[in-house]
Amino acid sequence: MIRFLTAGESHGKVLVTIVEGFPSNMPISSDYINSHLKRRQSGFGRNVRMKIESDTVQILSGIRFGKTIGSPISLLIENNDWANWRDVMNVDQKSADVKKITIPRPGHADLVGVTKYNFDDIRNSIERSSARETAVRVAAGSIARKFLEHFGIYIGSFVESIGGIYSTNDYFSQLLQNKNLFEKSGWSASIKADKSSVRVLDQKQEKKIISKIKTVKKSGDTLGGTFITVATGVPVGLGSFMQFDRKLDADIAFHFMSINAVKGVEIGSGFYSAEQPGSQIHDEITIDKNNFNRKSNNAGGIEGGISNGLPIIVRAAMKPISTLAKPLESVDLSSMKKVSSRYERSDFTAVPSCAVIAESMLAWVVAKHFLIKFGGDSIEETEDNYTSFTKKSINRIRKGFKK
Ligand code: EPS
Repeated sequence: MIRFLTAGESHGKVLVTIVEGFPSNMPISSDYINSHLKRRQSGFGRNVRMKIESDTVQILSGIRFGKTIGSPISLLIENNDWANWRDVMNVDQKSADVKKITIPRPGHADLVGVTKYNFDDIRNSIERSSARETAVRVAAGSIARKFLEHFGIYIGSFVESIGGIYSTNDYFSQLLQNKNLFEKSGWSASIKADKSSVRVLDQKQEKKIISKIKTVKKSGDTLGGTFITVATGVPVGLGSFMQFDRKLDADIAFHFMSINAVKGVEIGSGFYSAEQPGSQIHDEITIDKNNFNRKSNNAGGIEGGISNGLPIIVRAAMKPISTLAKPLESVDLSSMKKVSSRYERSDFTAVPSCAVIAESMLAWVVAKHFLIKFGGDSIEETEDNYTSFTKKSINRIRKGFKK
């Protein structure tokens, strides 16, 4: 079983994670992790913070000569901005000139955080609830992604809409029709999307989105959006219907909902399927040379909480960033009077980054269920178990039931 924890405040000295449970002898490099950290930082609509930071991982343990050794992998990312926040984020003592934050931003964790933890300064809520934490989650997810690539499993994403602007080309529906949209590799979706500053696949849509982001920037507003994450090459049999908390789709939904500002997740045709008769939704089963396939992929690659070998398709919605330059109504906790909300530097939209974070979360969940099924203390042992299942066990059902 793999697991990871993260620590670190948005403007603290560092972000750290400890990743545990991956088999030994698996190649991994800082460069590989950094390439994904860089992807998370990009996207039109981010604020100056992304210019201050150049997220780079330091591998502190668990890797020797470029390979895992089975011990806990600890990863560290420095916050460059910490240099400007030393007094505000001082671990030991408070300087007289550090002011308390007393006005909660609607939609953010500010008010619930102070209420729950009995803080008398909203800064304590802001720091850990910030999406800055996702940098180190991408680092942890990159280990999972590298592991999956060893088994031909590739993960990618693209932005479907920002501020309600969609492409005239419905890529999502094409994926659900089981069309070979990304040449059978989820990663090729990202290769295409990464060429766009808002990670969309359609240039006309990109222009409209950029112009809308510019408009909301001027008016002090923010935008949310939807994005699609895909995993290809996932073998049949990850997850289980034997217990509710072993279902692959349930675990994916949990991990996606844990990403800051994500408010909705659907697997395959999700909400749309609720409006259609069963005959239009269920993916008919076909057979070709004793290999099963489906005519469509409305199930998003998961049936009964178990992967069915088709691409896993997850669509998610991110709400607009809750820090607005144009203030909403709030209450000042020092006077308990109605006031305009305060502004704290923030992004205008972060949907492109959110999709990259989602890739890491999907990689994590797929790797977790892969290792639950195939186990192994070394990558060689995992390979043996995987090959035995995909080459031998699966063939039993391909021969059909005994007469
Ligand atoms: C983020 C860093 C943050 C924000 C963003 C995510 O930097 P700062 O707060 O210093 O501007 O840009 O966080 C939020 C949008 C949020 O609401 O917390 C990052 O590294 O991704």
